[in-house]
Amino acid sequence: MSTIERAEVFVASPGRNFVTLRITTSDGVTGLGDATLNGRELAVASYLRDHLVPLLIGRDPARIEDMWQYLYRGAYWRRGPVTMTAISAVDTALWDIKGKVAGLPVYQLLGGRSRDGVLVYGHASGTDVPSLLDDVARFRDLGYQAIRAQAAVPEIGGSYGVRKGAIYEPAAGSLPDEQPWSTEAYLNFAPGSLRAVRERFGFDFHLLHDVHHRLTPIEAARFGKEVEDCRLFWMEDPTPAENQDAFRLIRQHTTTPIATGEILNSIWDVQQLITEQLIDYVRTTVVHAGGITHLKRIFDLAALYHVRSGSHGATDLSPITLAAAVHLDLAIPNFGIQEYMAHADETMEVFRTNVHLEDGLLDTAEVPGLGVEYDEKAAERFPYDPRYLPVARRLDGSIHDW
Ligand code: GCO
Ligand code: MG
Repeated sequence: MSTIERAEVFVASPGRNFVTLRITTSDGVTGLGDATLNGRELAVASYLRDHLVPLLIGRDPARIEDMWQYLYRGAYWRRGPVTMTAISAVDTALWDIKGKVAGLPVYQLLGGRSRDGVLVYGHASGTDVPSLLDDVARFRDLGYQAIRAQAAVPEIGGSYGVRKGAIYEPAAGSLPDEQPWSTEAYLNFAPGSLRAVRERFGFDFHLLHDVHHRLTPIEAARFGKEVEDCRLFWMEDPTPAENQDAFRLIRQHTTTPIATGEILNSIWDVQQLITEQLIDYVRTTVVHAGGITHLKRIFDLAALYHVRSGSHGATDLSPITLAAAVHLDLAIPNFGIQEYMAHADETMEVFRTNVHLEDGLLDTAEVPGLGVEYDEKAAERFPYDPRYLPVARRLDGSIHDW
């Protein structure tokens, strides 16, 4: 029997910080897992190095489900982003190994293709409405069929999702950047910015918007109602997601579809949202929701309730997560959309992948496993660089949800 011989944890900052797990079997097969938790990277690295790696050595890499149960139930302490990200890295690496041993892409092990490609949405943003419109035009020219639109709110001089450089990267400060927030200013401005996109470009593409947990349920209900004529693909994270019951109120007032779940980590965190049909898209991801094994379980539950997938895919999720997402998205029946932000060139120097984008669809080459390689030597050139996500403060100085 092949056994797990080695498990190494790499922490590097090619373009931004990533934590990567590499498992090697006694037959010399390697598997990769993403273990990145933006702004809290070393907590997961320690969870892996200090607590999980010693448990892996000598075990059978083929027993993926058993390993998941062993690490989840065996911790006694359940759920939470640190634990679930660490379990995810192990699970993802074992699927990669299983694919390589079988000589098949992972999506084949998940039941094979359900679709020809994975619909993605790109991130258009602007410092005002005219620059947002220019950016939407750019994404349309690039062939994207779905575009998320975010613009800075003039009165507060900024907002969530507005790009500064070539790539939107919020974890920028060596201390958390403090950004101003006014719900009133946002609610006065945002619906008009989305309407301007529809007025200029029409309706032959999907339009998305991320509220980023900033509203109360009744404010979100008003927002959703007000943008109904924009026919959004979704409004994302209208309200902080840990209160599942809060979504009922939004739901009662608007037909604007709702997406949430990027910060949630387990099937229990989304159970009520799904079974009570309080959302339309579940945004849990491979890296933060327990790996391919657990995310598939969430999506299977969602399929029973007309909830479709819409996995988180910002640049703080490594190319390993993106590849794993593409394999899962290709296979599941209730795929909705996949978030996609191209990674920085430095990131792609370290992670070599087989994922490609064409006509707004992602696909992977027919290679065994997940099709990602980690260049350890290249990674050495990019040492860990601690960064924090921003925080938001209301105009009276009190903390708001960022
Ligand atoms: C998104 C997200 C991200 C997160 C980031 C946090 O919809 O892409 O909201 O931009 O804020 O991934 O690390
Ligand atoms: Mg989001």
